[in-house]
Amino acid sequence: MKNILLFLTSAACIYTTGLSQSANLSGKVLTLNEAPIPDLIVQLTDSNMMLLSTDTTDAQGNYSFEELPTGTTYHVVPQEPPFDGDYLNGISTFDIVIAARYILGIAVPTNPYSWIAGDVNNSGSLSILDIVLMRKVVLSIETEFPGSTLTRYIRTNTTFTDPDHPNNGILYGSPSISLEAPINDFDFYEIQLGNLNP
Ligand SMILES: [Ca+2]
Ligand SMILES: [Ca+2]
Repeated sequence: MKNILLFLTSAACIYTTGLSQSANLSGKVLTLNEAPIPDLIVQLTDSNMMLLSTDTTDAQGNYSFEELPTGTTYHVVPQEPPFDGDYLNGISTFDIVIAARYILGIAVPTNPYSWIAGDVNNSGSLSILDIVLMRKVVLSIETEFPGSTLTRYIRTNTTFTDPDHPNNGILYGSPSISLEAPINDFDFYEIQLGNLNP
């Protein structure tokens, strides 16, 4: 009888612990103007970037991964949508003027993400090289930024240690999360490279 009780107690323990060992991880993807981005593929990977699951954002920009084992590190990786020529319409001579004003110190970005949008060559800083590449796109000499994507996904709660030069200390890679409890605000901004006034 004692053995049976012991067995039942440990079985109950395993069951209870089992229940607390999974959690949901969700969030949304927004434009810099806080508009939802629907139909965007979002991948979930493990710490070695092995694909675990995929979801697509709904009309409100929400994605969700459910019942994930806790105590594990995950990466959430929004996927750049298929090439859309319309996207390049957001890049104009005016964006080049804004970037030049930032570089010359005539203006400071009102939104630090705007500075990040100007780093079209993925170098971690905004420079004349970025302006050269933006100019090629505006003149239709190029339809992409060599060595870079057209969009970049940055956490909405990113802390900028140097807001006047927000590239400093920002990693463009896929943010990781050590999941211990449910998280429902793992949100991202979609930054369109070259579009400094979205
Ligand atoms: Ca750059
Ligand atoms: Ca623009």
